[in-house]
Amino acid sequence: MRGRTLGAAVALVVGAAITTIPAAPPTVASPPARTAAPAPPAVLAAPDIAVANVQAHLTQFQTIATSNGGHRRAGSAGHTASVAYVKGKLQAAGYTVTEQTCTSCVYRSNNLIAEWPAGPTDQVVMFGAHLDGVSAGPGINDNGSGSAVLLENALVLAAQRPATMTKRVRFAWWTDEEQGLNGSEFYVNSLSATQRGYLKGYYNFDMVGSTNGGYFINRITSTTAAPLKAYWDSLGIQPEENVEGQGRSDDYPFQQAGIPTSGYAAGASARKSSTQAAKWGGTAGSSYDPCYHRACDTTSNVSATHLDRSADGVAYAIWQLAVGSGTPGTCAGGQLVGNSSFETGTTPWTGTTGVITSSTSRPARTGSYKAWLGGNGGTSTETLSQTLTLPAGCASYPLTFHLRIDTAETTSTRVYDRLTVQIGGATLATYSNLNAGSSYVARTFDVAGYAGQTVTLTFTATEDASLQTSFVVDDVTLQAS
Ligand code: DTR
Ligand code: ZN
Ligand code: ZN
Repeated sequence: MRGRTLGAAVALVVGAAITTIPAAPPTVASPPARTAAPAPPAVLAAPDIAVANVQAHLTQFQTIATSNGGHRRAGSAGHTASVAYVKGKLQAAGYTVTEQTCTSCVYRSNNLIAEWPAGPTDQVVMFGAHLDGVSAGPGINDNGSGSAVLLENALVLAAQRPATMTKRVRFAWWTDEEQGLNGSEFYVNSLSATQRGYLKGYYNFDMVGSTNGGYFINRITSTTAAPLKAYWDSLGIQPEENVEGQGRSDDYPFQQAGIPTSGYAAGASARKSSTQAAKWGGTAGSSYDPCYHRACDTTSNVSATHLDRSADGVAYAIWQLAVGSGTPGTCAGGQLVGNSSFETGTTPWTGTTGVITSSTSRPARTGSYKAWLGGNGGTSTETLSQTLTLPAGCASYPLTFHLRIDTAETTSTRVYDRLTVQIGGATLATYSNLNAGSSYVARTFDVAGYAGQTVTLTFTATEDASLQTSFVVDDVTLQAS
């Protein structure tokens, strides 16, 4: 979530309307007024990072700690499981992922490095956070917070698949930070002089959700820090230099190697001054993080506001530094619905088991599989869903599905059984036993209001106690172009 848009907005090109639904969150019936497209933006607007998604990663780290002796210390099962969790998400998103074994670490364990495979290989901006914790507790603020902020940013970058990347973006989740910045030092030492020369900046995120936190930026007046500072300045925060963290986190080995560094932090055991409490809120005289290196560093020990502002600032920096202006309105389009004709198993669809079927009792429109919702003749609810990421900048976003409805209801006036089609929680259309016919009918909706967002498409069939209605769906497509 963010307060307001910084920099240029994405030019919204409105395509030919088919059935128009309002922009999300769509609650009004009339389509929005359309104005001439604004001037081309210099830089594509950064996406808003959903803090709930960042928090969901923190919940996973907490669960991992709880089921592995209460911590995620380097070399422990909790750290290994944390690496596996982050790695799995990144691989699924399309990253080039490497585990690097740190042989000089106190606890032999792995760094995790992920690179988005676009942009010039010789110009890299790097974002890192340590994924290990101390053995005293689950390490959710220190440093699940930085780890989760980077993971969610990495996933959003991948989902958006920007058409142009002006820099390569590389993420790192360091090990053995708590024993002396060992994982990051090992990595820096493993680079050749040429590879180090490719690194245009390293950004560090260690403890970005402190509950009595401040807003600290490493090397705040440097040009490297400028995008991070610009974002917080835009929120009216008055950030300060990260004095407490100097030389104490993974930016230090990069700095020592002559690589420009910056980063965000919300603070550790040092105490908030009265001046800071006056401008940022919180408790003067108390530690920024009262649970620093303690058992109480759980999911309760994170400020959602700090987490959110860091997550959005990272996105702002990534977009400023590495996502090209490209051609305004550049569309990384294509057909977005996976397994659109239901012929290849169920993935990526979810919902009621058995809905996707090759039963010969109802015809498929193409192939032999379709999604048959309803048809039970008894009180029931069945669903079918898929989460879609709509790239920004396309001219049209037609969602089409083919629907065949047959019913045993005899009424011509009363709705007994219905199918609701929703996207992003808003209802696109509703059908019922009254819409029955003998063939498939194409239904098309303009879902341009969701450009640049990840939303779930859901079909829900509800039947009453008797007389079946079958809602059979096939060939669901969303062709962004
Ligand atoms: N690297 C931190 C130590 C730390 C101490 N003060 C700060 C301030 C801001 C960020 C980090 C730190 C640790 O992991 O314990
Ligand atoms: Zn830390
Ligand atoms: Zn620590």
